[in-house]
Amino acid sequence: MRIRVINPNTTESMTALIEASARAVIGPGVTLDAVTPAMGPASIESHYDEALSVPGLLAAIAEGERDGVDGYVLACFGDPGLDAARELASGPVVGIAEAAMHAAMLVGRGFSVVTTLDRTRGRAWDLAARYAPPGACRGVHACDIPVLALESDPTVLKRVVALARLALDRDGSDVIVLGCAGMADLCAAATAELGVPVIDGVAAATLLVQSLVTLGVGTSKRGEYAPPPAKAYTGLLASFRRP
Ligand code: 5HY
Repeated sequence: MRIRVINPNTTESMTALIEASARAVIGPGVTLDAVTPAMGPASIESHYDEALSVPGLLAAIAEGERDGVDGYVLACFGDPGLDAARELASGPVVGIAEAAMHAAMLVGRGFSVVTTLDRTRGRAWDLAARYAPPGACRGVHACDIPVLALESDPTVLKRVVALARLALDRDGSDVIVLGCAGMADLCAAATAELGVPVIDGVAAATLLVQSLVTLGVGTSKRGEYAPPPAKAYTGLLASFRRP
């Protein structure tokens, strides 16, 4: 089985962190590769960033289809381009927000999300509304650490754990969802400090893709996720023309 983890931003060091989290959970006989798109934003912290991350990740999916990849993880908490990626892919495509929120609902009564910048909270709530029944997501909290500072700022773990503890008390939740792929390496230490399930979406999505491929199911090609109709794209997107 071949799984491809795509970091929709273009920061290689973050792709390496994401790969370590995914590689830690793959089973025997699973080949995993983590890719950084050839184009896109250095980090995704706005709707503009998210929109501009999509062509690069779609190009990585198209390449994966040529390479015979069985399933994909979209390793950005905004789950950018998820539906478009599913139109291109024959195998399953799972976003890390989607995976983390579903895993959280399997192990608790209500979860809180701890994410990066305050301005990304709206997107997390949008995704919670899509993936979770009302009341499952009890709160979304921002630690106000920029995505790329997560790797270098020595206070990250302390601040994320402190905010998570506040969220558990204030929201009355019993599970924490890490709201950024760049927080994947905090999961074990945060779990030990908080004493509640802390979900890293990168690991959760990798295991979900592995399970779906093992189940022998891929993305349905009947209806909405059928291949997009062939047409011309112009300018910078001319190369996205479908066969
Ligand atoms: C992520 N941004 O997981 C999101 C997190 C966020 O570049 N990778 C990014 O803040 O929305």
